[in-house]
Amino acid sequence: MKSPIRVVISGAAGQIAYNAIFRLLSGDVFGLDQPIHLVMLEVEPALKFLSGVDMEITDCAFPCLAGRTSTCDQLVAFKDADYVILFGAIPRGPGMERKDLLEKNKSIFEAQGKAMQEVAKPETRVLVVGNPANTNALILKKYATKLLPGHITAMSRLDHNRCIGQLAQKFNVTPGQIRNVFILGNHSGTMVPVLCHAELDHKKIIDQIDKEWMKENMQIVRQRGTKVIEARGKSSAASAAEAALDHMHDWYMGTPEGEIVSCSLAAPKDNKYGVPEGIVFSFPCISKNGEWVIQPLDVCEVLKEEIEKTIKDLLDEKKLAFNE
Ligand code: NAX
Repeated sequence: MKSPIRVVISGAAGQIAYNAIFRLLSGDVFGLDQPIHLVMLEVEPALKFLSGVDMEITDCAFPCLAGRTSTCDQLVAFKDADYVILFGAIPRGPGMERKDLLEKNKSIFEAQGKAMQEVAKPETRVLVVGNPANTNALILKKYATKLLPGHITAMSRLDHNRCIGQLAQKFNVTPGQIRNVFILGNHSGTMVPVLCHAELDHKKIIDQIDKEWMKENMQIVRQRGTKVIEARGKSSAASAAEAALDHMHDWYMGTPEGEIVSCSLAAPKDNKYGVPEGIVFSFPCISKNGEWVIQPLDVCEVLKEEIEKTIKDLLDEKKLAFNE
């Protein structure tokens, strides 16, 4: 057995966490030989609900559960953390403007960034899921400067998986036969699903996808969250949990040879996609030895304008978040 790793989940009493925690502890993500100390972070009023989750964890008798902590103290939660998944955020309420949402979440991610700066390790690996995820990650990065810049990521894997799901349906194959789609930009209505490198059974399929379908797919992937809410009365939880765990699995285990996935992280200087340095943007990536590596891939000419729009969207969010 390896030594235990500390995995922190914020918003641990929320609906995505409820769909993530049990698979995480089953050994699916970090492997059956990797003991986990699970740290569940919540706001004080939710600790009662969290105690119910805690009882269920005991009742599962997970073989690799090395210990657990429930807390509303961020300094306790992030101390010596290895992996952190930040689901906890204020959802957009009725009548709330995007600006209000950003302001509310700014205080959460500012406080969490400061707490990480105090007690986390530079190597701590963070995935931000709470929306607006990309800009929340940017805020966190501003305050948690001790963390390695490539270790603060935001989730675009759900959009990536949604895109694969659509292609699998179109070609009437299993999603496992499709790979190398990716998402560029923000996790918002401006995201850009890119199909130019998509493969079915390791062969490119772009020649079999017409422009109309590509446009339709773009709208479906962009609007999927809203459609799920309309149908279910609640936002995507199971698929969001799966995506977050896929992200952590690949970060820890590495991506299979030749496979590209989507990951949002701070844009490096002079990147292939013309993204201003520092903004947290979804890129095509591989994961190797615990690090995400952006892949410089050509993108179909017709998407250039859409990429400009999603860059602008993120720059506008940044202005709002930092009152620039
Ligand atoms: P829930 O409202 O069910 O759960 C959120 C939990 O976070 C609550 O239990 C709340 O008490 C807790 N919380 C609030 N502030 C906190 C803080 N400062 N510290 C710790 N915990 C805190 O929401 P859920 O459906 O689980 O969604 C969580 C977040 O994921 C939302 O912001 C949502 O918008 C976002 N999503 C992001 C997605 C993505 O692809 N990036 C997709 C799915 C999801 O909509």
